[in-house]
Amino acid sequence: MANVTVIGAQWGDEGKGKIVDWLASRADAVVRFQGGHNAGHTLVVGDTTYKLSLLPSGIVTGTLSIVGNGVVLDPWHLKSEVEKLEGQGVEINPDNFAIADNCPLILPIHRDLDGLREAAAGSGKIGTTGRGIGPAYEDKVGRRAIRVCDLAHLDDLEPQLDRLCAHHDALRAGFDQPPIDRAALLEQLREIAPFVLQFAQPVWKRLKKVRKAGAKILFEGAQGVLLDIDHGTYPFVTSSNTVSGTAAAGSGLGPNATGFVLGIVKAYTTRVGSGPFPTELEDEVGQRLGERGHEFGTVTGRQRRCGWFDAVLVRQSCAISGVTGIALTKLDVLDGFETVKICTGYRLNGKILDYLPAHAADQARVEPIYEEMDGWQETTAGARSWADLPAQAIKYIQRVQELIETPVALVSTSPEREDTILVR
Ligand code: 2SA
Ligand code: MG
Repeated sequence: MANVTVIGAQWGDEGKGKIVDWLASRADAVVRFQGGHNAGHTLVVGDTTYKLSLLPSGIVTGTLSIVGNGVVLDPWHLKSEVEKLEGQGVEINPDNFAIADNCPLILPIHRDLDGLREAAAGSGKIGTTGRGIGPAYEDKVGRRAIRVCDLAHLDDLEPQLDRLCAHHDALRAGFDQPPIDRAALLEQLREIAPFVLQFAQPVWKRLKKVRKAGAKILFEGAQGVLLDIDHGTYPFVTSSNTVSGTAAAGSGLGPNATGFVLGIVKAYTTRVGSGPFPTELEDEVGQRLGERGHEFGTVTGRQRRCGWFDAVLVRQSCAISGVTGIALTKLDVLDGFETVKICTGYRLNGKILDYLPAHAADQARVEPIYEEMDGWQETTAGARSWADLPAQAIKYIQRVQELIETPVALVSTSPEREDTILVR
């Protein structure tokens, strides 16, 4: 196996966790390169279910796991997630876990601001995970973030705190919030610093070293391409680049390191949070997909919106992210439908489109054009080879592959590690 970059090719929750776990057992290092604890990766190993939202999935198998500089890190959440996993018997130590020392921190003021803005936005709200992701990235780009390396220099933090507070106090005033309690914030940072610092290092150096030694690196994306800050359904997106290219910048390796780009694609479509969703089904079919697919957010428990497979979106995601091959997941959720539909194009103002336009209002107005296929009545759950699949399900997979112009590399047929069909 060469290096692999795993990204979601829809709106997140494509089942990346299982695929990443499956690949992690074959990799020497697993790297998270964007997002924060807004991700929700569920891993089922034997009888144990692990829910990760910040830590790379390799942590469960004891594989070297790295939080790259492209991530925004909530140090208090880090501590609780580490402790929770340790409680499940997972060993986490500086030998198998490292955090980029140039990683920006998510502070309590970021979470507050996320919540205040969402509450004030009314029906225009993004539907964020409320974890402070957006405000933390704003401070990173605004050059006023406090970073992991600053935790080793808290006595020199005054000038940075000045900049940070000048910015935030003005914002907070707009929400009738008191200014930041600097002393309390410093105290909180002092308390958490040793925990974070035991893992902190220039991870680009560590990665350079393991790469030189021939290690296979797995880059673990979070969310999905349609939530990308540039390429997604803006402004209903997350605040990081979720495309494969971020794996390089967000870890400190060059673009030649990212290897095989595996796009994870669910056999239908879901979205959590607000924003356009052309194939959304607000009827009993959508409800059935949600129930069969257990479509609830890992982080927030929110119910996900569901709809038919949208080949237009996935084709676009695969192109933008340079996807080499896809892993098709949750095919079994479509078992038992008399017919299934695939969106092959959009209608907008009397014209037919083969892509999702950039403008939010257009995205909200496009009407899906469907192709209908016969469904299959047999179960595909747990299938481990092509021969285990009903003919009609194979036809569906082949049609998906054709429409998205990207080969299917894997089919996942249950949350279990071994229920995976390797196509090539
Ligand atoms: P944020 O919090 O600023 O990143 O939210 C902005 C938008 O990004 C969406 N988003 C997600 N969508 C799907 N899955 C995500 N992770 C969790 C999961 C979500 C959960 O895997 O289940 O538990 O609710 C994720 N993270 C961010 C979010 O819904 C907003 O639309
Ligand atoms: Mg998820």
